[in-house]
Amino acid sequence: MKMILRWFPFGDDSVTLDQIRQIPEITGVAGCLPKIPVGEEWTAEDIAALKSTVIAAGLEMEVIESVNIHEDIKKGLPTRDRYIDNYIKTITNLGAAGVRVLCYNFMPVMDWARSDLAKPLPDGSTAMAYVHDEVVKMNPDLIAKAMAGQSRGYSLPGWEPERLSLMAADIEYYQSFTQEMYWSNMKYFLDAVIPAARAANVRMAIHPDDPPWPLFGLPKVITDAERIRVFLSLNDSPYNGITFCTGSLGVNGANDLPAMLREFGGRIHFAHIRNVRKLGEKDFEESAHPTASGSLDMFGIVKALYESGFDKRFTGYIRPDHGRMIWGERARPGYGLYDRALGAVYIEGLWEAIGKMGGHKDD
Ligand SMILES: [Mn+2]
Repeated sequence: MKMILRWFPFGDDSVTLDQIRQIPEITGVAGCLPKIPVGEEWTAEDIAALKSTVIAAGLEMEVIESVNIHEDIKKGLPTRDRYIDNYIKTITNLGAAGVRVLCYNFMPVMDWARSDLAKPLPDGSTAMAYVHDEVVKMNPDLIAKAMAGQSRGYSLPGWEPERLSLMAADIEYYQSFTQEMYWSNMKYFLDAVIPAARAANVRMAIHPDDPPWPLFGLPKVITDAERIRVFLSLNDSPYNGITFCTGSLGVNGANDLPAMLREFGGRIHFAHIRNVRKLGEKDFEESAHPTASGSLDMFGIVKALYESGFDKRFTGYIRPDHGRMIWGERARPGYGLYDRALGAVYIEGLWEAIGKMGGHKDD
């Protein structure tokens, strides 16, 4: 298992690589290049500049999160081929630079959504929260403005300005879409890029929708076991896999996360481990990582991940996911240092205990 942390380069993160290096047993970061416009190639030079910064701090960069998918690919427009060609070049360049996992998502128009990026909790910390009625009352433009207003000046991944201006028109566009059309566009993308991913030895790992239910009449993709089955069957290669995000999938009470981990084990290339406190059927706040802090059984989840052979078949990249803001930290929402560091060490503790209690049945 390798514990890593998400990190944003070039001054767009309050957390430094030197700080990340001091979190016990951290080996690397999930890197990104958010300044490259969606749809353009990440050149070898761009990637080398990022990697050399990470390596100089004594960390690895074997995971990238994310290379965003151009909307024309999701819409299936004739212009998609140019963007798919660029995506293939990016995968090839990343593989040559030693990147082994590429986390991405295929959510239409919007990435993740929250109604509050800094909800005060009783202990004086703040956390990101989602109240469904509040979100559906707003139009996406208002959500974007509300989120930008709470982002403390940091860019919000998935809410890039060039995306926002087209949002209303894009949402309108998808109203006539069937889910089958969306799967078909996804298959077209996968069939084009997965052979390149295999050749470059880069495992593709799609991130679940966050939240995992329909918003504004948009198609949904990765929300539950049934849809993950469909997704994996679109292209059967082991290089077509998933990022298992417990927080995203876990707010859907019908999702049995340990059962899903056991079923999809061989196709899970990256794990985002975080807890959530469910406040209603579609309402939640992002709690601290321990089981007692939220609604998910983190021991059961990590145990199922461990027993699925997560780090036996392949490296087993894990990162803690969003954290609260604690100890007065002012950072990018969800991506402060302190609470994520606590999360990393908590997960490492579970991992060690599960291993020493018996671990793999074939050990
Ligand atoms: Mn996640």
